[in-house]
Amino acid sequence: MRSDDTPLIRLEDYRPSDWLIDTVDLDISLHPTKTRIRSQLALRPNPAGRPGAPLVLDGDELKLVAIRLDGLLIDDAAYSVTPQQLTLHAPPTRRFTLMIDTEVDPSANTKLMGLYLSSHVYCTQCEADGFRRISYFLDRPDVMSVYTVRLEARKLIAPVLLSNGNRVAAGELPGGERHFAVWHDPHPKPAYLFALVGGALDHVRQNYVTAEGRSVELAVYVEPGKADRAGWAMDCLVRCMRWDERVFGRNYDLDVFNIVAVSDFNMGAMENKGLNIFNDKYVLADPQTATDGDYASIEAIIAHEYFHNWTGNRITCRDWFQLCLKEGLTVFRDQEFSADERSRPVKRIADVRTLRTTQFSEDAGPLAHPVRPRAYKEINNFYTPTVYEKGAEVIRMLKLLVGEAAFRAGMDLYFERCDGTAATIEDFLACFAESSGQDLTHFARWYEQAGTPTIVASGRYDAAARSYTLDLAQKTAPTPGQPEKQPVVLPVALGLVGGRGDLPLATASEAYAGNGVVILDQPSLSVTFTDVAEPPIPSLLRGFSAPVRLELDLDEAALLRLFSADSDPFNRWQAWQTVAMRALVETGRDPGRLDALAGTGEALAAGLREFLKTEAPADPAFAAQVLRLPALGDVAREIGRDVDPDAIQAAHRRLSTEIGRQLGRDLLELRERLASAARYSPDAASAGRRALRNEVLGLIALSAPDSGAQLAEAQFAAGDNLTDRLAALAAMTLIPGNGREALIARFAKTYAAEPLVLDKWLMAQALIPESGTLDRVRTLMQHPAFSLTNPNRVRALIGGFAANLTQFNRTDGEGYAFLAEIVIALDRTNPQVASRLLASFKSWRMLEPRRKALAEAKLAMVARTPNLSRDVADIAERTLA
Ligand code: B3K
Ligand code: ZN
Repeated sequence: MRSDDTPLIRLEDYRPSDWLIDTVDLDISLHPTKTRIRSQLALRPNPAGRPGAPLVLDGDELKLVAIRLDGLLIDDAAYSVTPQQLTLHAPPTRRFTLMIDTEVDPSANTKLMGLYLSSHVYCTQCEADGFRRISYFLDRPDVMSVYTVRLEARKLIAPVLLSNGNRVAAGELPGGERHFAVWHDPHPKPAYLFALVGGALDHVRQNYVTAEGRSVELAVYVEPGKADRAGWAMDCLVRCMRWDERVFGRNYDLDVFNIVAVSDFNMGAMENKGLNIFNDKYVLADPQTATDGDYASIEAIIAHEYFHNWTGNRITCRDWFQLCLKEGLTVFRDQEFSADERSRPVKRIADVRTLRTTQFSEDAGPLAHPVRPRAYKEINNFYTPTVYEKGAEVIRMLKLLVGEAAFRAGMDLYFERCDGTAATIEDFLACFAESSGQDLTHFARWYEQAGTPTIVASGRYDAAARSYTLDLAQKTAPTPGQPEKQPVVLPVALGLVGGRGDLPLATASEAYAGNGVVILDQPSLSVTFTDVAEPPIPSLLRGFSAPVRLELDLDEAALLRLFSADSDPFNRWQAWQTVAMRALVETGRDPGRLDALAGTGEALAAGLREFLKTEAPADPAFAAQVLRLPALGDVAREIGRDVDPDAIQAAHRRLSTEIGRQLGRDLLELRERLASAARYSPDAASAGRRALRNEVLGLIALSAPDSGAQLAEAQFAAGDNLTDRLAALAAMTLIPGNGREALIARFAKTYAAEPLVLDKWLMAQALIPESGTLDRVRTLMQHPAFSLTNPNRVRALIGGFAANLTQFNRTDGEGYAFLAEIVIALDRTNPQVASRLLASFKSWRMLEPRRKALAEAKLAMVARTPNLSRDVADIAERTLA
């Protein structure tokens, strides 16, 4: 389909459904190629809809087998049907039942939307619009129904049969070869939350009693033989259930909660009511096959999906424009959970890194859109960092603005008032306006306006008046479709740092909200602080209190002072990053200055020496974040135009090398101090030590390749866990030569039976910033570990390559040609994965002219390809616009 022919769906055109479906009874007989679905819908006219309207049900590649109305056959002329739609021209204007039989072929479903087979396991994915690939339905989130599902299958193939809700019946069919299970979910839900699973699976089980006293059977289902890797996920589940009771007063509401891990999945996981389905990458963990990063992601995603039970399922979205209502809020909730379970500052730093790398880059390019988009052609292309991560930042700002108590009261009100409904952002914000007494109309602009605001700040100390005046201004660059920007509400958490720490803040300014927060809600304003005893250094946006860029002219000495003296750990880290970022931006713009980086390296190393001796061993996770320089892509975005990726890469490498060289022995000593003889444990403190140790290894690999290679080889050989072994591999990829190739081969042999570990191996190679990488990636596509039909494999190898700043953006355009070729091939089988890959082109406009022209040509080539999916056509069109 050409995207130009696809209708644009607009928020302003929303109208309630003409029909409602109170109950859905599904009878599904699972078969690999001919699964029969009998659906019985209890329909009634929606009082809020148009009386006498036709009934138009959604379908997608469906085959209608039979249809009956109130049990009777209906006349051919009374309805029309295509694979995309089933229309009853003049349905009864009262309650009636419709019985619809369809047949689908799960084994041919390569889109992984609807009902499909993943390694012999039947499973479903219905968000956003996959249910219509199973049966004709009013497939929209504001049509909520009570489901009863009978599943039937061969016992041998699918001994486990699961659906949403509680199991109410099960048994064998005559003959004993087939069996069935009946599931009933008492909570009305939209079709996108429907799920079923059928297959041979192992599981772990645990009983849980909620704070309200409900006994719940928890289970995590995995591929046979992998149950010993499901323990961590179960542990995370229990902890996040308790946390939600304690922090948000939310209890679970069914007798069972099931999680199923499958190996073919388009995204991370899915919050289907009572039956979360996961990409196995985010469930399976043991020390040999999962890294510390995996343990942390599993914790976050298990929590995220579980938290959706209230923010998403009990209260869902009225329409897909409100996606951030559930996603931004649920990301905020999972971030808070992880912060409470681990180190809050380190979690914040990690989240801001992600925000900048993924969301700021989206906001700075052609795919920029508001947290609540106004129009879309393909909703699956709007599950973006803007909706998720920026959406979470908006909630975080809301909490800062209204305060802790009003935030909790607003959430309580939201749960009480909107429970069982399909709600909007307006419904949500009204709860906080009420709980806080604040007018949130202006704040709501965050949902409408795209682009990352910049705060321009400067300060003046008046010694005679003992006052300090801070001038703050905001601006937001135009984004597609939004040439004019209005000021947004920006909570600026701040401190004034004096010789002995934070100075007291006193001001008569109305913009000062107390608690160290200035509200910048106009184009510009000034705040004067009085009784300031000495010239302070301003520490702005503490804890990253708003998702913005900050321009503040502090010299290197002031920044290094903040690094050592700021009471806000986030801003200590930020000060450090700012020094590094400036040097990288200057050199990235002007490669002639490469040698000048030696000076910056020296200054940074001097600042680090003491820190690494005294503080780093006490808070290694924080120290690891300090040692990690800004990502290449972040430097590119800061440069913003005429970007030369090779110059940025050279600057980055040079700066790391200089820091490593200057610190020399200190690094080796630190590594020794951090070594641990204890058995692997995934807890945050142990993970922090490994993170710092491995960050140090990377610096040694660059600055002293011979000893780096020796250390890496020894670490691989001795490693009792994947974290250290993978870090050894990553360090070796920085050192070209036979040693590297030998370790790559050894890694593959060690983990030959572990597809998820080999994904990391594929990715580590795809990220090598050398001209041979594209050939290497092409060769790896032939490796038995790779498959174009499995999304995890594709994301690891091809997605890894697309994230390789210098090699994707090769000067000969071959990186673009390669990606375009894969996108077109993959679009025929899995449009969602293909369109995600194509979005890697999103920063093409900031490149220098030669690369820009090459990228544009390849994008145009993709856009011209006949029979593109709506997913890919939409991304191509918007990226080029
Ligand atoms: N809600 C799902 C994402 C569905 C994506 C559809 N293309 C997972 C999550 O955000 O929890
Ligand atoms: Zn979510």
